[in-house]
Amino acid sequence: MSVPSADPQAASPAPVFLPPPAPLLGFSAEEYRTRRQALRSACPDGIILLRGSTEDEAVSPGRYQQNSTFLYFTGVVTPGAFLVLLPPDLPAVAGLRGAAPDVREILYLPKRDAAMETWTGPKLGPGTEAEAATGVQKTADSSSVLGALMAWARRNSTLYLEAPFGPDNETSRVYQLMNRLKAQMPTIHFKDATDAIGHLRMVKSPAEIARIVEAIEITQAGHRAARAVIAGGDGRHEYEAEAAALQAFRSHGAGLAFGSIVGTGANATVLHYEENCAQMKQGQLVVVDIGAKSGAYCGDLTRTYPVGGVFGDREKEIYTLVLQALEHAISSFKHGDTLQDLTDKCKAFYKEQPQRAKDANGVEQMLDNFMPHGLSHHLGLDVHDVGDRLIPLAPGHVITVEPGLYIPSEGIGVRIEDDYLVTEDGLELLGPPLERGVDELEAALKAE
Ligand SMILES: [Mn+2]
Repeated sequence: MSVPSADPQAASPAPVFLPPPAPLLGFSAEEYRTRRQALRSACPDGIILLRGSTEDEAVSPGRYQQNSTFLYFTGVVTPGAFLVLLPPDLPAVAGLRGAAPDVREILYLPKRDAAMETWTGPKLGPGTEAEAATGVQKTADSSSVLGALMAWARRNSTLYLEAPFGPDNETSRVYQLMNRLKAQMPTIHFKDATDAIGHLRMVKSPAEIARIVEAIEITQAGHRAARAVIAGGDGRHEYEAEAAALQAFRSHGAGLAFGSIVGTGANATVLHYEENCAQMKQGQLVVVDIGAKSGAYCGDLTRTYPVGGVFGDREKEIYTLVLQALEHAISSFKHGDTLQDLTDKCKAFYKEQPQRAKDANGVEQMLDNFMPHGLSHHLGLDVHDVGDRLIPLAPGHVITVEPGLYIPSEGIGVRIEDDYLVTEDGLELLGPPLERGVDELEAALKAE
């Protein structure tokens, strides 16, 4: 994840609606096996432990969501689960009685609880049924995972966890787990698998890309619904456009990838604006930054629309510059560029422009002063998916490109965002093109 201030939705609340998950999220068991094998190859000298989320870690009240890394390696949404991957030289039976020695992957699941399932519905529990459903070699009761780890650690004391070091993480559940393990097994040696996991998750498989494109298509349906409200002109509210987008998402069985941003006039200059309660005035620009979450994957598209359907002169001037910045970033992309390089190119483009705007003190500034966020972030299971801004982009990465200009002194904010696949040849637009040129956008709004 990039630094919070770099992304427009970095502090957005968690999704409020999520679609029910399909078994293994619709991917093949083979795809998950390949991912687990790749992680074992990247961390060959120790045991790997991944912990799933527990229900009390719900990201929004009453809404449990599995953590994305656990989902990536298992497709399992059951709360309170663990995944253990063993190195080549460690017999599984050393930590798990009854396991065949050559078992390399064990999924720990909470035992089924008939009374609880009255409330929650059927859950996946340990046993052959879960092994068949998930394709994981062996399942076991999650209450036995610490004991098993201790037994294995006597033979191999290196334990990989997804545990980024730093002051923000020391109170996390994974640190609590590390402290418990360390107390019982002082010789245990922890290694952080975060980077290895990130490198795998960043490269999307064809099946994942197809899923992201579905989420983008549903996000586009949301945009068409929202812009029809905005085309209606003066007097409509931001929340009416937000509601129209949500209705389109839910009609396709999708949920929200993040809290929708619909900001008119000066609200469009607030990067994390989410109140969505103001009345729209004819001629104002409205930033609509929305994303559908479909089959666990996210879309993330922003368009900026003129209320009533026609751009004013200054609005058109600023909008056109933002669109040019986007096109410049795409066309100047070079193999090996990082997200930071893309941001730098965008800012350099703004800096070259003759236009000026006034800052909060009424002082004229060059336009690069009016884009406080980064140009891009990775996109996948999370809307701000794993991937640092300094890692060179490589084929299979999926990123957003979202230049903006935010000029509070004029009550004008513009952001345009599309999602791209990094290929050998450059950046390839994902999903069908959604109108973003001034003329085609005005024509589309007129037709609504
Ligand atoms: Mn975005």
